[in-house]
Amino acid sequence: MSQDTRRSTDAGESDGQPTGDDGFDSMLPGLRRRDFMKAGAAIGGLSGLAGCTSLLSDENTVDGAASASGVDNSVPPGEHDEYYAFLSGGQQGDVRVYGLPSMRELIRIPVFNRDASQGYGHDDESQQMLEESGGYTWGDTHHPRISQTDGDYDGRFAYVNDKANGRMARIDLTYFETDAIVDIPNQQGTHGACAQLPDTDLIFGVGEFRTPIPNDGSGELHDPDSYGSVLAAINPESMNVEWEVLIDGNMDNGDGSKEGRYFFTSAYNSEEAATESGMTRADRDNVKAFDIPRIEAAVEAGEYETINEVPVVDGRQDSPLNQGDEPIVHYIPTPKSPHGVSVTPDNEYVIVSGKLDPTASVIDIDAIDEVDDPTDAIVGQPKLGLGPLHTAYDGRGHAYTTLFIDSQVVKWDIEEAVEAEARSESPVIEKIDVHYNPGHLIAAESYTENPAGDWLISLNKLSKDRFLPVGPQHPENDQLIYIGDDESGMELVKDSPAQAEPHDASICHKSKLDPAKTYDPDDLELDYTDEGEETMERVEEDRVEIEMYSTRNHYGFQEMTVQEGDTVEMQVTNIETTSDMLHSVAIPEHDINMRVAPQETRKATFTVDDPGVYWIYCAHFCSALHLEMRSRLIVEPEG
Ligand code: K7E
Ligand code: CUA
Repeated sequence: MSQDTRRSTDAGESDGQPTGDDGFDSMLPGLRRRDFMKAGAAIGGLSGLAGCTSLLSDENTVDGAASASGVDNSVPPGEHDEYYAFLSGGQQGDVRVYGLPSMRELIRIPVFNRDASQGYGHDDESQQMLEESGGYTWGDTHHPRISQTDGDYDGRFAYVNDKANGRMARIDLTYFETDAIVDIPNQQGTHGACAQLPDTDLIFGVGEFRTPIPNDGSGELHDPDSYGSVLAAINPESMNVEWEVLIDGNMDNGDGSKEGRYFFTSAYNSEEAATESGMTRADRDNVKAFDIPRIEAAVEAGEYETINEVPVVDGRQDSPLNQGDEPIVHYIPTPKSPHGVSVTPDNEYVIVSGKLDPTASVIDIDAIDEVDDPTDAIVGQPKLGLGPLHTAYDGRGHAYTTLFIDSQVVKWDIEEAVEAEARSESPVIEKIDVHYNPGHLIAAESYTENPAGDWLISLNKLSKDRFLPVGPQHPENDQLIYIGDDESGMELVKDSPAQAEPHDASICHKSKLDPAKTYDPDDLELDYTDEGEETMERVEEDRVEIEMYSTRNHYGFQEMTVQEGDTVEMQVTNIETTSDMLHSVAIPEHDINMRVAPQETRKATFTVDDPGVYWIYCAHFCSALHLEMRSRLIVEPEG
């Protein structure tokens, strides 16, 4: 197997290698090599037209801060980046935060995982949240989306899905901290995640896996035909599931129209099969356009069944609610197994990528409710290349789509795609190689009404030979591409290794976020314990409550004596007012590292089963006397 599968983009000079590993090409059983050669020829021609062939040459694939044409992503020491990028952490169950354009990782926000550095999953509150949402040790985050007001990022919250366990979480961007998780009833495999725009009135969880509903063993387990999947609408404040819509087939990704009318989902497996071959049998799958006002009217009118305490509206094709000219869900047929779905910034179109078909379908949003044949709402279908997955926007009328199999990003003209014949390659402006096999891509503020149009990240699934080898599992590769210059074209600027596995991301200008420097004690549930207010009290026969403070460089108590078998509730306030002056309460052999940031109060409850002396220490370096910042937990033997 070839290690370097980067393809030549010169006309007719394909190196004859498959464009990806054999496994990826086998995704396209019906696609012949000839089609692939034709695509190669078209690209070569276009590079000539652009008058800048070096763009597509090998020079362009070199990693480095300054690219061939001088685009520079470096941010001098001590200076700040222009953007925050929130990237999915995939199987880590967290969200990664980069500064852009430097691609420096600033922090990882734990969401469905535990994280000792932030004490997440180590104090009572976060532990309880993880426990009540299922008690799993991991999640699979794919789609972090930032809340919007008036079609622009408002910097308040980010929402992210857990594909593994059917959950949705909210991150409070004041503290960069997960503050709510909902375990979505009737949904297994929450994949797509997105807000109702322009004002984030609802968050949608898109159900990918079809199961019996309810999935409690009471229904037909062995007949996949009887399974179903739902779209879940979540209240962004309470995080309660307000309603769900049962659909035919399954769903994959989702995006909301910009004016609040529709929520779109892509779907593979309209066959409702349970095997790979069954799921790819039909030539067509569909995009679903959920008409939110009509669904809400149906809920209002009581036209639902309550399952697991959630009103579930029937949005299947033969539902009474889908007959006549005001269906609650439009099923728009597209070539088989579409994947990424995203609405253009001007809300004119929703673009869905073909995945197993080399096209994207451009759907006219206004036409959806007008046309008799839903296929007529598809007003463009440019042929982009092999394995189109996701599309982002620069706000200048261009779309950028990842080609998973070709290992490229293709830039194309949206209006030109509407003008051109279906399956024409003429809307394609330019392609750039990425390394390798990109999944999502994201451009700065692409999900808002006003994309910034300067930077784009291609989140590649394979890095192969791009970095020092680190064993059989290679890093993924987030590649930074400059898209701000239509004349000289896309420019690859940086390779950035990432731990598996990135999917979607949202990029937000720094001016739209206002993170707190210290906690506001009023935002916290627990009472503040100042110096001199520390208490230690046996509240029950085998229960001790401790409330104390921490500061440089001591805790409120230098020693705490308890009895074997006691349950200890230890609450700690960091009374520092200096930003960045963290302390923690690390308790050896008790699996606790409770971080307390300035003005923060946290509580951990644990039992002490083994008599002995335990040195509680501060695990965050805080001053020259950090090592001396200790306290003894003395556990006396019973009896
Ligand atoms: Cu394409 Cu989960 Cu958005 Cu991954 S999904 S790539
Ligand atoms: Cu406090 Cu280290």
